[in-house]
This record gives sequence, C-alpha cells and structure tokens, in this order.
Amino acid sequence: MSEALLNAMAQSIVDGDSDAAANAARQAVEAGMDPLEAITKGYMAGVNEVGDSYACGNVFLPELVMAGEAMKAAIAVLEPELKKRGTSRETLGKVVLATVEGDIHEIGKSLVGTMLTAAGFEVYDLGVNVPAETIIAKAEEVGADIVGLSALLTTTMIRQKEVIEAMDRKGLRKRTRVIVGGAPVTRDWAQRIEADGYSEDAVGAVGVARALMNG
Ligand code: B1M
Repeated sequence: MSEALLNAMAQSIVDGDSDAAANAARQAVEAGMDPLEAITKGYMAGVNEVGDSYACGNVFLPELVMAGEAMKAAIAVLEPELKKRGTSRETLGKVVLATVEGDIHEIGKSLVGTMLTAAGFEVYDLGVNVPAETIIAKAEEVGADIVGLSALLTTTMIRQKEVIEAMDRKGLRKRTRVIVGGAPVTRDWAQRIEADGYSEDAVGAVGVARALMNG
C-alpha cells in the first residue's frame, strides 16, 4: 500500500476536502488496495487528527462538519468494494442498526452496517438520532436477531442502556441480542448495561454478531 496515497487520504480529511477524499479512494480502488486498510490506515488518521484538534480547541465545528463530509465521500466510493469483498453469500441473520437518540454521528455506524452486509447479514439501518421506540418497533417488525446501537457522545451512551431496558420490559431480549459500540463505549460499559456484545470497531462487530448467532 502506497504511503503517499495513505497520507493524501489523511490530509483530505484534515482539509475537509470531499473531492480529494473521493479521488484518493478511486485511486485506491484502481490500484487494488484493500478498502478497509484505506479507511483504517489512511482516512482514520485524518479523522483522529481533526478530532484531537477539535478537543484542543484548535479547530471548530465547521471543520468537524467538513471532515465528516469528506469521510462520507471516501466511504461512498469504497463501499461497493467493501461489499464486493465480503465472502459470505447466505443470510446470517437480521440486524437492526441505529445511532441512538440525540446523536447524529453516522459514519462509524454506517461502516458497521456495510461490514455486516458484506459478511452476509440482512441490515436494516435506521440512521441517526433514532428513538428507542422506533428501534424496538423495527426489531419486532422484522424479527431481528440483533440490534446494533452506536453512540459517539458520552452524553448519549445512556440511551443504549435505555433501549436495552425497554427491550427487557417487552421481553424481547430472549430473541434479540444487543451489540453496542462507538468511540466512548467500552467493554466495561457494555457489561454494566448488560449488552450481549461489544466491539470497538466495524470488523470486530462482524465477529461479535457471528458469535451471537452461533451461541
Ligand atoms: Co462530533 N464529536 N460532535 N461530529 N465528532 C466527536 C465524537 C468528539 C470525540 C470530538 C472531540 O471532541 N474530540 C466529541 C465527543 C466528545 C464526547 O462526548 N466525549 C464530539 C462532539 C463534542 C460533537 C458535538 C457535540 C459538537 C458540537 O456541536 N459542539 C456535535 C454533536 C452532535 C450530535 O450528535 N448531537 C458533533 C457533531 C459532529 C459532526 C456532525 C460535525 C460530525 C459527524 C458527521 C457525520 O457523522 N455525518 C462529527 C465528527 C466527524 C466527529 C469526529 C471528528 C469523527 C467521528 C467519526 O466519524 N469517526 C469525532 C472525533 C473522533 O472520533 N476522533 C467527534 C470515524 C468513524 C469511522 O469512527 O464513529 O468512532 P467511529 O466508529 C468506529 C467505532 O467507534 C466503531 O466502529 C467504527 C468503525 O471502526 N463503532 C461501532 C461505531 N459504532 C459502532 C457500533 C457497533 C460496534 C462498533 O455495534 C453496533
């Protein structure tokens, strides 16, 4: 994998340059690069740099928005390639996926959805800022095997717990397992709220989902 291209990917996110991000992604596809490596070793370096600069007060919300848009532009190019490389063809199970209410971070959640789809899961992605009732209604409607809950803010992690509690009250937990994730979410938090699974990244989420289907 070309170091220069990986640097260009990271820089496109730091610059919030969607065109450059998409161009670099196209170059990666043409060169036969592993799309997941492009994301983790290229674009994520830029995302983390912007996130750190934001936390230090060196960049502000507009830069955060532009970085997010650039990341989305890159993933839009890489997504068909990610799906193509998925090995499994049979349906492994049904997953209802959402970013919890009050939280509009979508990129990581969507990446988890892409990876699960590529692995052979049937994914119902409800988007961002999704209330517990909507998530639960969809899970019941489709007979979900797994509900995946993403939260990127320390203030919205609590919504994961609320969804789990609401599912408990409805007696849904016997049929439907819950996986939680997102940057501030830890294994410890997942255990405390009695989630069935936790993963720190999208690839890991596939392994956890597979294990839950087999367990
Ligand atoms: Co926001 N934001 N943001 N933001 N943002 C963070 C999360 C933050 C850490 C930045 C910082 O301060 N350093 C900080 C949170 C602090 C905290 O709570 N501790 C923060 C803040 C404060 C905010 C606002 C409050 C800012 C404001 O308005 N003042 C605001 C909140 C809005 C809201 O949600 N109500 C806000 C807004 C935004 C944008 C809209 C501008 C934009 C999102 C654009 C979009 O999604 N369309 C944005 C962005 C881009 C970020 C950062 C820079 C990047 C997030 C991202 O997309 N990462 C982020 C800093 C950072 O993460 N370094 C930050 C790339 C993505 C691939 O990774 O989402 O972590 P991630 O997903 C990973 C894993 O977490 C995991 O797998 C994914 C892939 O490996 N994963 C799962 C995720 N979901 C999973 C589910 C699973 C399993 C694994 O199972 C179901």
